[in-house]
Amino acid sequence: MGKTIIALILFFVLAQFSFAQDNIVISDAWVREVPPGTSMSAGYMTIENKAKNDDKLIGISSDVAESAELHISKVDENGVATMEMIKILDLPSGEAIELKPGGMHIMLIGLKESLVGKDSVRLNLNFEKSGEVKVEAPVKSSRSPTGGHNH
Ligand SMILES: [Cu+2]
Repeated sequence: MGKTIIALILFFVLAQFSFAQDNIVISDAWVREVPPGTSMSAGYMTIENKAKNDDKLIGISSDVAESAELHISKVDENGVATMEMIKILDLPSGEAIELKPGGMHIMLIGLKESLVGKDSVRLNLNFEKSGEVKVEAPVKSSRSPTGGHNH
């Protein structure tokens, strides 16, 4: 009887705790499958800041790549696709930012292993206020156009 009550209290305390930690919500994460020997790939996701305070994405890393950067694809006035690195991404309170083909993406640079046949890739996102958020991003092959992604 006493144990049940303690277990219940513990459950609610833990439930509250994990809820409070849920400031950053990641959805629809995926990483593009690339042929073996390809040195780069890209990851996409939606990042939502559910906290009352603004936050910033200040760093990204992954076990499968030497480094990871946030990029944005752009088309210049000559119609040439380029990309720019975003060092710090502002995440205003209550807003969701979508990383998708042809727009913002996480560039995985210097792949250490083939992504073919891998179920998912771990991405570590570092936020100024919310700290590190780990994401298991499924690896998907994409037959769709490259979305202006020219690496
Ligand atoms: Cu890129």
